[in-house]
This record gives sequence, C-alpha cells and structure tokens, in this order.
Amino acid sequence: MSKALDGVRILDFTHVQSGPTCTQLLAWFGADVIKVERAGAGDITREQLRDIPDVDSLYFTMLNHNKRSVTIDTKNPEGKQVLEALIQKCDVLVENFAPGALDRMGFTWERIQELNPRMIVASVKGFGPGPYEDCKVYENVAQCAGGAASTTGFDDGPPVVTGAQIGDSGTGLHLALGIVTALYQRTHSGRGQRVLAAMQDGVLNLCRVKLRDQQRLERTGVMKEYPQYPNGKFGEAVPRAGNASGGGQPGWILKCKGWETDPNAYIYFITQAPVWAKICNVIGKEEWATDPNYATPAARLPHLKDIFAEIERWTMTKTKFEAMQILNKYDIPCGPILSMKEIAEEPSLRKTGTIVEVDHPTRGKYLTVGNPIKLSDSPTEVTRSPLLGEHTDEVMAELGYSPEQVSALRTAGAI
Ligand code: CAO
Repeated sequence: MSKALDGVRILDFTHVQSGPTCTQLLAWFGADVIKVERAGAGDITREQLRDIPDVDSLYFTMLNHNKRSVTIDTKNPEGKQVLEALIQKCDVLVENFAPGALDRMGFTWERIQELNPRMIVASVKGFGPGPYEDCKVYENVAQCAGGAASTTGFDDGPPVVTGAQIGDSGTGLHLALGIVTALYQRTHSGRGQRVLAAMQDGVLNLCRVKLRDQQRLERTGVMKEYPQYPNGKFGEAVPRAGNASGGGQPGWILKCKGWETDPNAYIYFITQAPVWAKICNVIGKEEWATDPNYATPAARLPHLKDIFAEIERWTMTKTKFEAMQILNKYDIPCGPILSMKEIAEEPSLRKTGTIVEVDHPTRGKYLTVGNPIKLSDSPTEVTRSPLLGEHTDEVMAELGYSPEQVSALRTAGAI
C-alpha cells in the first residue's frame, strides 16, 4: 500500500526534540526524511540521558524513527555544496536551530529560493518576532512563556511545568501541519514558502481556554468552577486551578482504594450534568438529585468541594479500575490515572500500534510511542532510528556523487 506522503523528500536539519518530532511524523506518513548531522557528533540527543554506554539514547531513538542519516559539515565549503545539492532535490527543509544559525551558515531564505523556488522552509523557533526573537529556548521556557506554567499547579504553590512536552512535541505537531498545508498550497501556486511555528505560540494555542478564562475573570471578577470559589480570592490573572476541569463540567482527581501506598491509585471524576441523578445513585446520595441545593449545575457550584469529598468517600472503596467499570455502566465520564508502567503494559495500545516494540542493532529491543494519528489508507510501520551517517553513501550516490568523490569528500572532512 502506498503512503500518504510518498514522493515527498524532507531535508531534516532538526535536532533535540521539537523539530525531530515533526519530521518523524512526516516520515511515518511516508515522506523520505534525510537527517543531516555533523560527522563524529550528530544530534546531541544521541548521547544525552544514555542508559547503555556508547549506544544511541532512547531520547534519540524515540524521536528519529523511519529516517535516514547523512553526515555533512555544512560549514565546510565542499560540505555546503553537498547541502546545496540536497536543497535542489528536496521539497521541504525543516530546521530548529537557534535564531540566525541557518543564515550564518549561508543558507538564507533568498539563497534557498535561488537554489529551489519550490522549497518549503519550515522552522521551529522559541519566539516569534518581538523582544525575545533571538533567544534560545527549551521546552520548559516555552511552557512558562506560553501561559501553561502560570495556570498549572495549585493555588497555594508555585507555577508548575507539565510532563506533557507541549513546547517541543506540541510545536512539532503544529509545524507538521504547517508543512503539509504549504505542500498543498504549492500544488496550486507552484511556489515554496516559509513556515514558522514559535514554541510560545504553540503552547499558548494549547492554553487557549486559559485566555478565555482571563477575559471571563476581567468581566465578572469570579470563576465559579475554579476551586477558589466561593471561599478563596481571585486576583487580576487567571489562577492555578489544581485539578479542576478546563470546561463547563466540573471535575477533580479523587483517591481510590490503595492510594495510601500506590501514588497512582486515583481517578478523574467528572460531575457531568446530564448524569447527575446517576452519580447520586451510585454514591448513595439519592436525595441530592432533587435537593434544590444540589439538583442543578448552578446550585452545585458553591458546594463542589463537599460534593467531591462525598464522591471520594465512594471511590476510596473501589480500585480505579473497579470504579471505572461501575461508572462507565452509567455513562459517567471518568478516567483512571495510569502510570507509564501501566501504559507500557497495556495490550490494547500495543494492538493499535500506539505503543510499539522496536529492534535496534546496538540497543536491542525497546518500546516507543508509535504514530498517534491513524490513516486508514496510509498505515504506519515504525522502523528503527538510523545510526549516525548510516545512509551517507546511499544518499551521496542518489545525488550523483561517485564512490571516489565520496571518499575524497570524506578525507576533506566535508561529510
Ligand atoms: N555542520 C556544521 N555546523 C552545524 C551543523 C552541521 N551539520 N549542524 C549544526 N551546526 C551548527 C549551527 O550552524 C550552529 O552554529 P553557529 O552557532 O555558529 O551559527 C551550531 O551548530 C549550534 O546550533 P544551535 O545554536 O541551534 O545549537 P545549541 O545546542 O547551542 O542550541 C537550542 C540548542 C535548542 C537551544 C537552539 O537550537 C534553539 O533555540 N532552537 C530553536 C528552538 C527549539 O527548537 N527549541 C527546542 C529544542 S528541543 O528541547
């Protein structure tokens, strides 16, 4: 079966996490992704957080599946020529260097257009144009500058970053959408274009509901579904909401049986309005279904803490999986807090290819997250990440270099 992006060639000039997640997705959709790395060193993540000496780290392998790796010193004049040949052959150049690095290498937008007017140049940067545009940025900086940290955590504690890599992998996703959109526009316009995904913008896009709440707060001075209501105080900015639901259906994380020893024996419980009577029945508080203090969503808002305390008295008598089973019977929305260990061992995720076991020549078998986006006509097969420079000779031959030329370039330190 052919793949959705068959025939699309990506010059992958990305490193660390944000860019590589983007190009990995494109590879999973069938693009030929040629990762350019520096000889001898490669993407810095190859050696970061290593769990086996001298073997590509899980950090690297889990972000660079289905790609080919070539080594080019793009600051060497002959290496530059090889990169130029690749630019002429590829459809998209993806990069996430520090601001200005590509220009300093001599590959400005104007130069790239001269070489290939159909080329799409896609970049991740920490910030868009403005006061911070020249800054280097990592994940947690983006979470802080994009509004996630100030709105995450509990009211009586400091801002908190989340384990979900919304700055890196989130921006990679945004960039991938920008790239396929630009490829589509090119089918009409015949021209390439620049695609920019700034990490601050990507995080803010994912924190959209908090900008909604900022404006609600400014208009009304209070947000009744936040845990600060009715006894706490609201300031000028959206406060941290603990585990409150981001939407109109109040929710909270509640203890389940075993919580004393198991840090993940918890369930997320949503008091969805249409199933309120069923919730009351399940927890043995039938009278709340008709009591005017509890019967309507508006009446319940001032009592949310008490309501969740009462529900927790019930959830603490069940394991999170027992509670799930009972609540699902009544269509009560809830979700177990799953540990990474539980997720890794979950058979249904293995079956759908969301968790995949991959074999690697120097590492052996390891688990990774497969393609979370499933296309019925373009299924994803996850193949291992490339060793450093594994495909240099193959790609050089495709560019028309003879083995002798390749060997001379290698001696000159260009590849
Ligand atoms: N041959 C020769 N030189 C190369 C090369 C190659 N194949 N590949 C990279 N280089 C050079 C670059 O040209 C750059 O040189 P100059 O500084 O002289 O211009 C140099 O390597 C280092 O690039 P960098 O500044 O991007 O790398 P860094 O490790 O110092 O910074 C990071 C890393 C991530 C902070 C920075 O790249 C950045 O801010 N990127 C944009 C935002 C981003 O994607 N952040 C998320 C990273 S994932 O957590």
